[in-house]
Amino acid sequence: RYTRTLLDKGNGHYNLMILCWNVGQESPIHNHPNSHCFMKTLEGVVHEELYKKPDMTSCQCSCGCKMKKIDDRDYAIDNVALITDKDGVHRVGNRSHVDKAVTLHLYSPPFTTCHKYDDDTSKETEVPMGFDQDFSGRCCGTSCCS
Ligand code: CSS
Ligand code: FE2
Repeated sequence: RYTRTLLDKGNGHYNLMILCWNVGQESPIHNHPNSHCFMKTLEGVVHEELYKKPDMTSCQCSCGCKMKKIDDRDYAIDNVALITDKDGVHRVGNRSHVDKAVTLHLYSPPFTTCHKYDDDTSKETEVPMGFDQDFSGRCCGTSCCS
């Protein structure tokens, strides 16, 4: 699984974090509940698949309906992506077989759980968003930079 490292909690207004993607690693299709997600590629190339947010009322099949892909794009170094739940839900990953990828993420406001969506049924599951490392307490005001 890709790793999540928290850098800063923005006084409760945002979360700034670094995500590291080994070759072939990708997220499940997920949302960003009531939040703005900015993602900037720092290393490598990340691939994003954008899907329509599922509307269970329009799905006629009792076993669920397949997720509908809207768009597909690559983000090279310094490219910035923005997504909110109004735009849809997405899967992000590193499709390279050779190079790792690193992305910087700003979520405002911060959130601690999101929903993941099953590709085939669109069934959603709430998942906690944990951190592999947390550096947010290490830097206070100017003291660590002087
Ligand atoms: N939202 C995912 C990464 S893709 S934007 C996460 O925070 O783990
Ligand atoms: Fe995301």
